[in-house]
Amino acid sequence: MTGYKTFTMIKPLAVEQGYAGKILDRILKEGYRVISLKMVHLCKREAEAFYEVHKDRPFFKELTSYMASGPIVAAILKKENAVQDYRTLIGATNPAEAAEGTIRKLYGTDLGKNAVHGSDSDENAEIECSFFFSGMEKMW
Ligand code: 3AN
Repeated sequence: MTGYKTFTMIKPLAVEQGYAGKILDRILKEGYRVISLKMVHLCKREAEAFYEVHKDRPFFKELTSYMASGPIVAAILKKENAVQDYRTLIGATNPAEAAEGTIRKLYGTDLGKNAVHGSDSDENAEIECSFFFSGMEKMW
């Protein structure tokens, strides 16, 4: 079933600053169900594999080093129109440009340390959910 699922990660600085609980609470209050959840510390190679689509971008090294710098919280979220609605909830990539009240505006620091990741399409949501969770970890 497409359109009902998205993937999110709470990034290392937001986890370190203690925002994971607040962010998950906000997600639940916005009507998502958390159907898979785990905290993991990615190694550099895993971060590079996750962000492989960005491997030619100038910020690839910085981004993957940061994502491997501490634990992240990964989750699969379920709701109608999940991908698009979650992109609206998290706000623009750059927290400085994100709308008031969005997760990146509230908890993000800069372009890289922008508190959370959210899938940008149903197809990428599938790929990203399967990168982090095996079939037996998906609770639907
Ligand atoms: P989004 O996460 O909003 O889809 P993208 O696809 O432009 O944004 O960026 C992919 C990832 O790369 C994001 N996690 C973002 O934090 C990071 N990123 C984008 N631009 C920069 C930059 N100039 N410096 C460091 N990291 C960046």
